[in-house]
Amino acid sequence: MSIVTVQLGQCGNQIGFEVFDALFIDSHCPQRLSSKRENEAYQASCKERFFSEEENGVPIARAVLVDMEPKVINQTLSKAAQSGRWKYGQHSSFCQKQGSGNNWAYGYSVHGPRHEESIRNLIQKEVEKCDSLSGFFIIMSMAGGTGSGLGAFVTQNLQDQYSNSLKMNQIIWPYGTGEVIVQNYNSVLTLSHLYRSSDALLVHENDAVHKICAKLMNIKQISFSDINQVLAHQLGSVFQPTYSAEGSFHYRRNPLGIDWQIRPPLPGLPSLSKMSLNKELHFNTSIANLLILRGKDVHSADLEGFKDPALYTSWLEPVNAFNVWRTQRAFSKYEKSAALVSNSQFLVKPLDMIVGKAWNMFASKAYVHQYTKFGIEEEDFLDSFALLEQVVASYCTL
Ligand SMILES: Nc1nc2c(ncn2[C@@H]2O[C@H](COP(=O)(O)OP(=O)(O)OP(=O)(O)O)[C@@H](O)[C@H]2O)c(=O)[nH]1
Ligand SMILES: [Mg+2]
Repeated sequence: MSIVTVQLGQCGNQIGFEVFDALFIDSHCPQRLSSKRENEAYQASCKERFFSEEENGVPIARAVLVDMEPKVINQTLSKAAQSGRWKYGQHSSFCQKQGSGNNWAYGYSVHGPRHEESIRNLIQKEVEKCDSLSGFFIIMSMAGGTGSGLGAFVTQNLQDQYSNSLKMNQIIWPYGTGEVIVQNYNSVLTLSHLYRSSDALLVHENDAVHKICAKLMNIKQISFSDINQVLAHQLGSVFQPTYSAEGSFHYRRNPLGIDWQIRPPLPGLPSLSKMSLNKELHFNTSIANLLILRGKDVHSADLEGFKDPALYTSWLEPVNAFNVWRTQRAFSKYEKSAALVSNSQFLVKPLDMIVGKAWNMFASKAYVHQYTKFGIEEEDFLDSFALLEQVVASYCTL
């Protein structure tokens, strides 16, 4: 089973590179705990999933690169080529010399329809190279213009065209202090559109990863490259195959194997504004958690703390709400590692904050004309606010 990755905008392309590099390096990292045969099987599984046929002995990433400015794409292509480990395909990228100036509407309503066919053809070529397609992995920021606007458009297109394939979006939550003045508008529009067309949103917050680099890794001058490497290792350890008792490496059909569906709020629920003020979240209730343990001691780890029914909603039986995947095959250079993928109330506060800030700007009509000018109407904003308020309300009442 193979995955086609679509990397969009500066953020999506820079992270995409690090993810492929982390996957490649990991799969070529021989492990003491695994036999030669196991190492080879692991490498072959990773390759089938993320890389296509070799060109002069160099594997080609199953990826499509999209941006509207050539700089980042060119850097990304050449970094991969210079690594000598793997590279992107010769005709895998699409770019124009016209950015979107951080304007989501421009990415979604102008670049999207204008370049729909070219991007669709590139993706289709990658799909045709797969013997069996497991799904799409779409990487982008949620606050920029090109990656987020165009990314939302492309995800919608994939939903129309490949409705049976899994579409998982990796989205980067902007720094709270923010570099982009309209980042809250862009974020609200991205999330509400992806909510309708994507099967799973995998979220990383830049602030949280920044903290990992500063406090745990002691990096003094933190760059995007540092942040992206942390992200890539987290994603890599989740995406690599697991070793089954029958002695072969395999992937779960749904790579994240957990229930992503959020039920709508109960009828008669109080409106968000009243609720978010009244209800302090004291406890992080989860819908489901997936723990991935790799390397040494995976079978002796004490997991009782994750199994407490009080952690979960009543929708799923505790045995279904908590999943654990274990493999003795360590990830990359780490002796052991643990990754937690959690669908929980964790993002309620940051989401409520972004929606609130965007709403305040919208109420004073700030910058709205920049969006209406390109076809995103006030109604579209209102629909997006309403949808996300419903999501916040649903999570608040887990
Ligand atoms: N983690 C991480 N975040 C990034 C990176 N590059 C940009 N960002 C974040 O992404 C957001 C800006 O989006 P970009 O990806 O730069 O925008 P774009 O998609 O190129 O679109 P334009 O606005 O049209 O340039 C901000 O929240 C940045 O903090 C990166 O390499 N890694
Ligand atoms: Mg850009």
